Amino acid sequence: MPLTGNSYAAVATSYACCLGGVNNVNKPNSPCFGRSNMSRDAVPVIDVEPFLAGDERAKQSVARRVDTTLQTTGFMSIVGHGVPDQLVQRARETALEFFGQELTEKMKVANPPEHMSRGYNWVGNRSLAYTLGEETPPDLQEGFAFGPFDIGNNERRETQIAESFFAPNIWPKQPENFRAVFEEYYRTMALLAEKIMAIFAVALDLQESYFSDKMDRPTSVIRVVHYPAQSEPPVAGQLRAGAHTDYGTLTILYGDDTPGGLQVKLRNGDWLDVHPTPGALVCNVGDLMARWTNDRWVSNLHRVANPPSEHASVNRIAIPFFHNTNHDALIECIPSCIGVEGVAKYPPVLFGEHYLDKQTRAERKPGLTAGKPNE
Ligand SMILES: O=C(O)CCC(=O)C(=O)O
Repeated sequence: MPLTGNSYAAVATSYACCLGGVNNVNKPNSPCFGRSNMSRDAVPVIDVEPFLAGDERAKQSVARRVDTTLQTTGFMSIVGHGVPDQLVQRARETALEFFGQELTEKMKVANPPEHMSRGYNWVGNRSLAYTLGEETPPDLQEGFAFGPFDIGNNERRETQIAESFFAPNIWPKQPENFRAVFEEYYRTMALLAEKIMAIFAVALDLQESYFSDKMDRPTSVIRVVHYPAQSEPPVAGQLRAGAHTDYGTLTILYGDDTPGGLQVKLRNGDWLDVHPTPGALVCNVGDLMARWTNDRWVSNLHRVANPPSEHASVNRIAIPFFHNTNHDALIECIPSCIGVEGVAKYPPVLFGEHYLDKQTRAERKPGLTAGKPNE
């Protein structure tokens, strides 16, 4: 059955009406339940346009805000990013069309076990909490992943690890424009990620180009995720996406603002619903930035909650762009982040090894439906 965004649109509109008002925040039956200004304080909206426009003082001011935010929750919501909303909406609609196909159609581009982050993952074959060693039922999501294209053959065959990161993408035949839309989306996000990495460098008092030679052959991945409507209640401990940290440098996320969405862990242990301003993209730092900065910046735990039962019929699309460095970039404490104790908390690691370890844990746990989906 084709999926539509209608139920999403209705709920999103009623959600948007809650912005700026807190009257219904604490009524559990309201779509505004739990919504407050806290979200905007913990995940602030930062306008990055002044940095991208190039004025030195403006750059410093954006960088200082980014530094403060990444030291607290590790999450921010960015505006002034220059990504056309039309492109985001086209990607979202194309994703709905892909996931609305019969399972047999989607399985034609199933994730090959020997290739990570390529093709279709069905409901039941991943659990993000496994990356932290947590035993949970599989996540209630299906996804489609792809990685770098425009890659030369020499690069691809360099080593076995390079072969994994530059494995060919597996594109579905339907929807017809799927590949074109998502390649454009990927290129746009890749450019934005480079700019954000420049902001990061300035925020750490480094040359703007500090990270450039570590990411000139990036291994970034997009995972288009569909969280289906829940016709049956989840089993104990089961979420749309279990708690995890991201593996790379930086994630740039579009996600429908619906009940059953992104939550970020606060220092007091609470989970905070993230409600981005319309048009904003949510950005967070992953494990590499935490290692590089000796934990000055937080690679924060986050998860995707289940919708409350009265909104169980609402599905959700999310399109995270996971920016990654070169697979052979050595990630070790940036000297200026070593702190007064002079101790690096993490041993140096090659990005490729760190990533493969996490990815393997998310997908290869006994008990998941490796090889065939639950129908
Ligand atoms: O769906 C979302 O909002 C976030 C997804 C996410 O965190 C992930 O796939 O790693």
